[in-house]
Amino acid sequence: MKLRLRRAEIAISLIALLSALEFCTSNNATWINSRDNKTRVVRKIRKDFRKLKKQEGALKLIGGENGEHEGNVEILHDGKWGSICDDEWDDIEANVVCKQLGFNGAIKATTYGHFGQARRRYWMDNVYCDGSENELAKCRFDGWGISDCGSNEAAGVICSHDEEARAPIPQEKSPKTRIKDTYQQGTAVRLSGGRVRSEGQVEIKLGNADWGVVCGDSWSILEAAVVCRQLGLGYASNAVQTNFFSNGKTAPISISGVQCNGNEGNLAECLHDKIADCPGTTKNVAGVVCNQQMADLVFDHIELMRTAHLEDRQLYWLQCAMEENCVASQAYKVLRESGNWHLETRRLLRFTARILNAGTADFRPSVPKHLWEWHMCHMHYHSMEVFATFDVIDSSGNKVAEGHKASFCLEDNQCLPDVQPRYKCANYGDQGISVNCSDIYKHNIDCQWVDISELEPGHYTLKVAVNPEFKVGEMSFDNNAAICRLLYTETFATVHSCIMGRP
Ligand SMILES: *[C@@H]1O[C@H](CO)[C@@H](O)[C@H](O)[C@H]1NC(C)=O
Ligand SMILES: *[C@@H]1O[C@H](CO)[C@@H](O)[C@H](O)[C@H]1NC(C)=O
Ligand SMILES: *[C@@H]1O[C@H](CO)[C@@H](O)[C@H](O)[C@H]1NC(C)=O
Ligand SMILES: [Ca+2]
Repeated sequence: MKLRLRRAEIAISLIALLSALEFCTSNNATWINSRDNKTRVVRKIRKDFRKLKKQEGALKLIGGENGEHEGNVEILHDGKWGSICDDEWDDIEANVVCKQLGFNGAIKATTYGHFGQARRRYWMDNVYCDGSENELAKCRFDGWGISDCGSNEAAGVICSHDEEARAPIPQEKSPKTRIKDTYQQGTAVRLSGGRVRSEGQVEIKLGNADWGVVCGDSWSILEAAVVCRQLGLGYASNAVQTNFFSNGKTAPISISGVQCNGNEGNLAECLHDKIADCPGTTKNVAGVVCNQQMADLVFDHIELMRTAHLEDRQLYWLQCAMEENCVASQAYKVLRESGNWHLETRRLLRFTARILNAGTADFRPSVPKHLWEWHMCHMHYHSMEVFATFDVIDSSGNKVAEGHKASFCLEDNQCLPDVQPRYKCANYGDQGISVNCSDIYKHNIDCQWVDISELEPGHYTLKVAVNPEFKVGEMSFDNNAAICRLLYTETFATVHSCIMGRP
C-alpha cells in the first residue's frame, strides 16, 4: 500500500520533469525558470527513489516479530548495511527513524539489543538528533564506522503504525509483573555451558516446569548482577546476549523482558513480561560472566560543590568542544546562521569531577585498546564514549540543559598513600582507574561543564553521573551519581545539598 503510493509520487515527478523539459525547448523566456524547476524536479525524483530503493542513508528494521514497524535499526552506508549503537539513543532519534520510514512517530526507543544482537558492524554511534532532521544520516554522530560498542548494544525502535490506531486491542507488550508473583510455586536459577563455573547462559526453573533459558531482550549488567549475587559468584562483569553457551542445543525460552533494579538478592524479585515474547532469533539468550573482584566508582560530590562556578566564553574558543559535542545544540544553530558566530558567547557551568575507585579490581574501559578513538582536537584517545553525564533538571523533572555524554580518557591522577599510579593517557598508555586511585577532571579543562546558555535563572537539580548506562560492571551503582540543588541567578551559580544516588 505504502509502496504503491510512493510509486505514484515518482510517476507524478516524472511527468512534471518531462513537461518542464518540453516547456524549455518551446519558449526561451522561461528557460532559466524551467531549468531551475528541472533541477528541483530531479532532486525530488532522487529523493523519492532513495526512499524506495536501497540508497545511502536508507533504513530498515530487523528482528521485530510483531510487524514491520519495530526492530533494531540498520542503515545503509557505502552499499553495506550496518547497525546503530544505543549510546545516546532516545525518543528524539527514534522519532527521526520512524518518520524516515514513513510512520507517524515512535512509541519507544529500544536499547541493549532489545530485538537481538547487532548482526553487523556498527555504522553509527552517539547519534544525536535535534528532531528536525528528515533522515537519521543527517543527525550528528561520531562518523561512519566509528564506534566502541559491543554486540549487545544495538539500538532499535517501535514505531506507531496504523493498525494500532484502528485495532480495538493494541498489540502492546503485556504488562510486567514480578516473577515470584507469577510463579508462586518457587523458582531456581543456574548457569550452564560456561568454560568456568562463573559464566554461562542463565537458566531458570519456574515451578514444576523444565529448566529453560531467559530471553536476552534488554538484558543488561543490572539483571546479570542479580544472577551473580544469587549464585554467590560475586559481581557481574559482563551481560551477554548469545547462544555461545548453548553448545548447539536450543533450550526453550522460559521468560522474557526481565528487568531488575540491580540490588535484588534473587532473580524472582525482578519483573518480567506476563506472556513470554522473545524478539529476535534463537541467539537472543541471556548470559553472564561473574567475578568476585570488582571495581566500584564513587563520585566525589564534595569536590563538585566546592568547585562549581560560571564562565562566559566565546564560541571561537569552543571549536574543539563543539567537535566533541560539549555544547548545547543551540550553539550549532548559531554556527550555521550567524556570520559572527565566533563572537557569540556561551554560558558554562563548570565544576571538577573527581572519581575514586573504591572497589577491589581496576576499572577498565569497556573497549579494547585497538578500538579506542583518537580525538584530534584534544589530542588523546577516548576509551569509553559515555563515561559521564551532566544534566540540569527543572522542578517538573524535565532535562533543561544536558551536558553531552562526555567521553574521557581514564587515568590515575591521585592515589592513596602506598598505591602506585599505573594508568596514564599520554603516549597511548593503558587506560583505567586503579583501586584506591582517583581520576580527576578539573573544572578548568575543556568540556568539563554544562552549557546553560539557554537556561532561565531559577532553582534546579544538577545530576552528575559516571558509568551512567551501566556498561561496565561495578560492585554498586548507588554511589555513581551526585544529585544536587542548583541555584542560578543572572550573575552566579551555587551547587549545594548534594546526595549520593544512582545514575
Ligand atoms: C531562442 O533561443 C535560441 C538559442 O538559444 C535563439 O537562436 C533564438 O533566436 C531564440 N528565440 C527567441 C524567440 O528568443
Ligand atoms: C517554475 O516555478 C515557478 C515558481 O515555482 C513557476 O512560477 C513557474 O511557472 C515554473 N515554470 C515551469 C516551466 O514549470
Ligand atoms: C584501598 O583502601 C582501603 C581503605 O583505605 C584498604 O582497606 C584497601 O586494602 C586498599 N586496597 C588496595 C588494593 O590498596
Ligand atoms: Ca559505583
